[in-house]
Amino acid sequence: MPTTTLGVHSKHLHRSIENAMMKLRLASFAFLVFTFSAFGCGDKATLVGELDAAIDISTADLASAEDLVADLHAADAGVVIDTSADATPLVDSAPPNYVNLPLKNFVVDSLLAPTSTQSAAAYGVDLDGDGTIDNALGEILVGVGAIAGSTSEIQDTLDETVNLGNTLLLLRLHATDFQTDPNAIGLYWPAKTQTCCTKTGFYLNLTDCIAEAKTKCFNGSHAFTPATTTPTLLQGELTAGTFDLATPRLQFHLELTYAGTLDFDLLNARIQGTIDSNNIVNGRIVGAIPESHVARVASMLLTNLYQSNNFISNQLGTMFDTNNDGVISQLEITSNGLAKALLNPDVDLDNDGKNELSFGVGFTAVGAQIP
Ligand SMILES: [Ca+2]
Ligand SMILES: [Ca+2]
Ligand SMILES: [Ca+2]
Repeated sequence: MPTTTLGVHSKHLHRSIENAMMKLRLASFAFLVFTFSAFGCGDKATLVGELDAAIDISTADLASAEDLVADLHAADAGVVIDTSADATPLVDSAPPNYVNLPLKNFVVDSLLAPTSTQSAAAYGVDLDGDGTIDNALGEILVGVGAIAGSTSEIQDTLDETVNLGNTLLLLRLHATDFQTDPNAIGLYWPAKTQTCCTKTGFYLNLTDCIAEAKTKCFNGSHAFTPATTTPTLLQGELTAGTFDLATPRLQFHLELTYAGTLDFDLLNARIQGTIDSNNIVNGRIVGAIPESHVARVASMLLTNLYQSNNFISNQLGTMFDTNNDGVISQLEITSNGLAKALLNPDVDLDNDGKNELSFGVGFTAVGAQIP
């Protein structure tokens, strides 16, 4: 992002802004360290001391970054919310003939980014069955938000793309009984984009946009057209209105307002939620991102935040855009000590000896028509 142009008398002003921003970054980073170390087993005072000793967040800081990652992982291990409910749902080898079963159609009307270690855990599941919740990318997003001084920008990015009608995700549930069915089926598609909110631009009022989209697209009976001819089939179960559906591979789809289309695979994907009349509440979409997709996912998410010209833009630029071209490239991610250390794939779900990066987001959905 271009920095603000300052006038001829601006040297002192510029210096004091830089100082203020540095203080803000350090305060945020200290907050991040405090937040994670509070949940981990690391020595908080030692960790903060190390960071004070090597204070700029650059490749020179790799030692500190590694400590931080060790602490993040310790923090992850500390979040044990797992129950047997997280065991992979029973997936029949051959799907039943579901076409004539009763169905309910839904469109995702909100995607929910983790804003705290607790919500990262709430939006994750135990993907590898070791008894702890896995949502490494969720925790990284919380960390990036904390470093940059705000976590609401990531949520705003998701609210914007969903309510503009750019990211529309469809889910059809088939079951004999929408309270309880041990052999429930789900079909998932991204939908073709629609204009759900007519407001655009940097000064888009998200509250107005959400209200308009609620009337126009998320009114419970609006029609959507799948963007792919074949849906992804998910199999699982429904218990007391709560479903847990699994598929070996799901393509997650996000139309980012500034960085463009982001498609990436989620291995061992799960879609879970509770049916509440014609809505889905407490939903989560989880899975593991293959290592080969990780740098691209991080590059596009960060570039979108960076280009959205919001509160954290300047700080992301300072941290990651080393060639100052307005884009946070994959190379800038993979050559950044902190990013490289943070984006550390954590689960090996296909047992190929290489880890994938766990990820989970929350969602809600409302009724929809799908032809
Ligand atoms: Ca786990
Ligand atoms: Ca760049
Ligand atoms: Ca693997």
